[in-house]
Amino acid sequence: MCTDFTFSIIKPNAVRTGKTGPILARINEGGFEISAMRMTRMTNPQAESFYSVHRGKPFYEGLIEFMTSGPVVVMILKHENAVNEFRKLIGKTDPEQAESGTIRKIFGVSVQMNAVHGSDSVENAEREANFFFAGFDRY
Ligand code: 3AN
Repeated sequence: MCTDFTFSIIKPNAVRTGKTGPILARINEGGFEISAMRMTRMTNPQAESFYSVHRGKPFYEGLIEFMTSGPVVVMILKHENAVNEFRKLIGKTDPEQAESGTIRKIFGVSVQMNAVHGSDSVENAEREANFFFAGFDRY
């Protein structure tokens, strides 16, 4: 199984505004290989489970509402040191603080609508990839 992978979501506002193609182009240009990808709409229970670590935080309810508001694109990305390299490519959580040229700087509109998700650790990449792609080690 390839361990150098991460998991990403193109969030509803970015999909809704036609940014899926431009974001995928940047991911490819960043040297990532897309090894699994599909469009889906998260249900409430799915979003609550996916973001369970944030339960109780002030932004939690809004986050669930937002992430279930429309289709998202979920994917597994391969690259050497994928988790860290992808976090560099997307930039800081707050698009205003993200470095220029990063995906969140270019496509993000707020902390909540920051265009993309990227796993923050190898353990979470595995958990999150399995969440959407059961048996993902086949990819
Ligand atoms: P990251 O996605 O950079 O790992 P996390 O894990 O802290 O950031 O937060 C998960 C998601 O929750 C973020 N992508 C963002 O959409 C939302 N979020 C985090 N902090 C806030 C906040 N202060 N206000 C609104 N939404 C937030």
